Amino acid sequence: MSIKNSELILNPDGSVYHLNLKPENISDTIIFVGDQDRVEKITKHFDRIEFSTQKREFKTQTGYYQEKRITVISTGIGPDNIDIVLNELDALVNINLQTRQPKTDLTSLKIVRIGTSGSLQADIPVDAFVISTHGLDINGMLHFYQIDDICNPEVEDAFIAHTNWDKNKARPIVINNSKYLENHFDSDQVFKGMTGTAGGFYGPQGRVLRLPLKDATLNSKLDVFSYKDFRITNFEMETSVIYGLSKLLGHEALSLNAIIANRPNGDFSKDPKQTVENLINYALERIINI
Ligand code: R1P
Repeated sequence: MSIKNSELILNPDGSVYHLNLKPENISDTIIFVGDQDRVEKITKHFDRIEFSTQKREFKTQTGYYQEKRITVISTGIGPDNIDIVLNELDALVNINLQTRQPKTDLTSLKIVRIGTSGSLQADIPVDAFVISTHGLDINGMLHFYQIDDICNPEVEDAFIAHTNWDKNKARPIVINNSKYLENHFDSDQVFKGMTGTAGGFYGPQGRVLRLPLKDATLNSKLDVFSYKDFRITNFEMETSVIYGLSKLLGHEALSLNAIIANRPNGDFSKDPKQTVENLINYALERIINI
């Protein structure tokens, strides 16, 4: 059965609807960033760029870094955008866009996110790097998919009990990273831990400007959550859904976080651009070997 035009939308030139990409435009090694201006901060290090496009917040460049063909894509902000980016990237490699049928011989992408994030732990300072061993999903988008096989109910139940999680909010989900990629990007220069992924920047991450929160104590409960080897190191808005959709679709994913804020200490990096640049260099040195 072929996938209908309304479900897999292609542009008149045959490219996928939001990303404006055709299969030949991407590598199987892909870097995600949030900010579209961060794409060129990575590709300025490339020896050459063979392809560039942009539609809305989704800017893509593909080129070569030391003989390695790499695609860099900006996802914009949040889990909803990751739903679009991962489904459309997967369609590019795992669906025949002419026949509109899933392929039988599937391609596994290697996806590395280079993002910014806030630390939830006093001992993880601004300008540090964090590798997300797990994504802690507190936004709910993944519940629209069949996720039973990718969850960690034991840790989730411990988190739900610890936080007295509101039943009206989506059940939190804990999802593992790609150990294969973690081994390639690990070093004694990085912290590691579980990354909380929120569906918003203010209330969902405990920030109060004018609106009171349903649970004003949630962040302080996240800071001290501890179960076996699990603690929550940092907060951002994409990692758990990148991990979840990648696992469901058969891709490898890893999230690298440049810590630009420390929430418990109230610190913000004096030079966040340099911290991101340092993480880009750290990632590029290692991505050539995956
Ligand atoms: C919020 O300011 C954005 O910054 C962080 C969050 O995850 C969210 O996307 O990451 P990026 O700098 O990669 O966008």
